[in-house]
This record gives sequence, C-alpha cells and structure tokens, in this order.
Amino acid sequence: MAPLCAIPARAIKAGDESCCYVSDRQNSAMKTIYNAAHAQHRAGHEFFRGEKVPAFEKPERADWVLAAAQKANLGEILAPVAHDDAAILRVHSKAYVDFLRGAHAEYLSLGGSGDAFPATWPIRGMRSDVEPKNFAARMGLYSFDAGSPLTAGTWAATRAGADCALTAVDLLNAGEQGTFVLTRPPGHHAGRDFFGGYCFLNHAAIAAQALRDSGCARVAILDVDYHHGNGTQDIFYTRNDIFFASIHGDPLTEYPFYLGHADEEGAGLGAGFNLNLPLAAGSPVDEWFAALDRALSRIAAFKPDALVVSLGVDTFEGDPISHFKLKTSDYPGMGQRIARLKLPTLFAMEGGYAVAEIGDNVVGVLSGYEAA
Ligand code: OKP
Ligand code: ZN
Repeated sequence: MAPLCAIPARAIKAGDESCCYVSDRQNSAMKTIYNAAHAQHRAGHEFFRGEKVPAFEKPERADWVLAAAQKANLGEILAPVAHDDAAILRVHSKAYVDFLRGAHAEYLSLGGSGDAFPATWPIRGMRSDVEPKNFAARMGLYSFDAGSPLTAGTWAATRAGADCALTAVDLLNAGEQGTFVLTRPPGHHAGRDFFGGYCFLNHAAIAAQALRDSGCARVAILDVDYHHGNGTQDIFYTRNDIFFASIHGDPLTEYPFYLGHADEEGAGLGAGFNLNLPLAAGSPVDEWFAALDRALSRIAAFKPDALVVSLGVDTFEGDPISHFKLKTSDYPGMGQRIARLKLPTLFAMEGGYAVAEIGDNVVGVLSGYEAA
C-alpha cells in the first residue's frame, strides 16, 4: 500500500529508535505517544458554583489511561520527538503563542502566586484588535472562561502535547494505521488565539493541519468528547479541506454554551464542512450511537485521506461533569465503527474525569479500533 496521502515516508527525527522508516501500512499494535510532561500542569483548584474545588482536570487522568494501555498491552509507548513551532503557528496566532509561553512567568514577576486566572474579557462592543499592555487584560483577551487555571507548568505540558501530536502525524506518514496521543491538558476548546475549557494548545487541530501540510488533500476531525469542540470548529470554520464533526451535549444547557448548535454548518468556502450533532443532556446510549453513524457517513462522503479523533470519554455514565450514559462496555463498539472508515487515524486524548474507568474506556475505543 502507498504511504499516507501518497507522499514518501519521511525519516523520523533522531532519538526515536522505535520508528521504523517503512512506507507500508503496518498491522502492528497501536503506538501511543505519551506526554510525560503532562504532570507539570497541576492546577491547585478551579471554581465550581462559586466555590474553590479540586481541579477535575488532574494528572491522575493520564496515569489511569497509561496504566490501562499497559495492562491491555495496547502497543508500544513512545516519547515524543521535538518539533519546532512552525506547525503550531499554522493553527494558533503568534501573538497568542508568545503570550502563553511567557504568561505564568510574567504573572509571577508582577507579584502573582499560584495559578493565574482571567477576570475580565473584551465582549461585544469592546476592542479585541488592540493588545493591552496590562497582564490581566491580556489574560482576558486570550481566553473565554475562568475555568482554566494557567499554572507554572501549563506551557511545558501543552507544548509537549503538540510534539506528541506531531510525532503521531510523522508515524502515520511512516506507515502506521492508528496512533494515540496520550496527553493532557486537553486541547479542543482552544481556538486560534484563546484558551478555555482546560485547553491551551489545540493538539487535534495542530495534527489535522500537519496532515494537510504533509500531503493529505482532505482531513476529517471527529470530536466525540461530551463537550463541543468550539476551538477546533473556530479554527477550521471557513475551510473546505478540513471537515469537522462533533457529537456533544446540547450547548443550550451544556458547556461551552456559546457554540455547537446544529445550524452551524460552516461559512464561506467552509459552508457544508462543519457538522454539529448536539444531544440533550441525559440522552440514551442508542441515540449517541445513531449520531455517531450520521457523523461517520458524512465523514465517509467527504472522502478524507486521514482522520483525527478528539477522544474524550466524558460521555461515560460515571463522569462527574457530564450527562451522557455510556458504559465501559460501549467503548469498543465506538472504536470498531470508527475503524470501518478504513482511514489512517490519530486519536488525541481530550476529556474524561474523576474515575479510573476512564483508562478502560479510552483503551476500549482503541482496542475496538484495532480489533476491527
Ligand atoms: C473540557 B473537555 C465544571 C465546569 C465546566 C469546563 C469544562 C471543560 C471540559 N466545574 N468547566 O471538553 O472535557
Ligand atoms: Zn469534555
């Protein structure tokens, strides 16, 4: 078989002996690119109903998934290969990246302590085209909620997550059929120039754009996280080369509230290339899978060369901040159905909270994909 998108397999950068320099699709087990720097992002707390509560998006999440991947013998677990900023800047603005990289140090230099939170935003009628000098004002300019603690290690963690995503793209280009980016914090709420929803760099979007830039004519993104991937939609909304489909809690009642409705179908050249399938909080599992079938048939009709899956498992019945009802036994079927597209696929970790079952749920999807 030809390599992905019929471009020649590129040598993986030095330092990763596990990479195999092949140009044929592999049938071997799925490779996981693990972001060990994730643990540097450790928020002290977040705000929930006015109270300070322990952060839901915590390092244990990645530990649980890693443990489940190892226990299930999913496949090799690799460290990321360092990539420069170029692929990140294809998706995020330079001003935003520069701000994010230095934000926490700047916060400390101004006398701040602990994690930084925004408190003021330029909403309708105010200027967002002038970057203020004031730090708090820039925190608001480059964010959309106060629910995303910016910690001392946030940049290191999410930047390494981008390296993981780009390493996974390289592996697909070298012939792998499926790869898993095991990282946190998540990414799908981060837009071109803003953070929010625990997300800072949009790893799935960075991967999709990198696939385009490495020769794929069309790339599809399927977002199965409970929450609408507003950042990913924002980044690709006027594009006809990257199709975005999302199944999520109805934004009338569910975070992120201000995007994710069914009538958002893309704009300009991108009209018809955005698919939102909002479901009421509490929707039964069979409705979720019916929505998945709709998304998959639209993706198949788009005829992409590769697929990126924003893999959140906060659709689980035990999730503390979400309201769908999937059981652990439902997740392999999700992977099996995705595999029917027969596309080179990059799974990027998004949400899924609180309980060790998120490990089994993520690995269930990946094993189901592998088995199919
Ligand atoms: C990120 B991802 C809960 C309020 C919700 C934001 C949720 C972000 C979810 N205290 N805060 O899509 O799983
Ligand atoms: Zn989520």
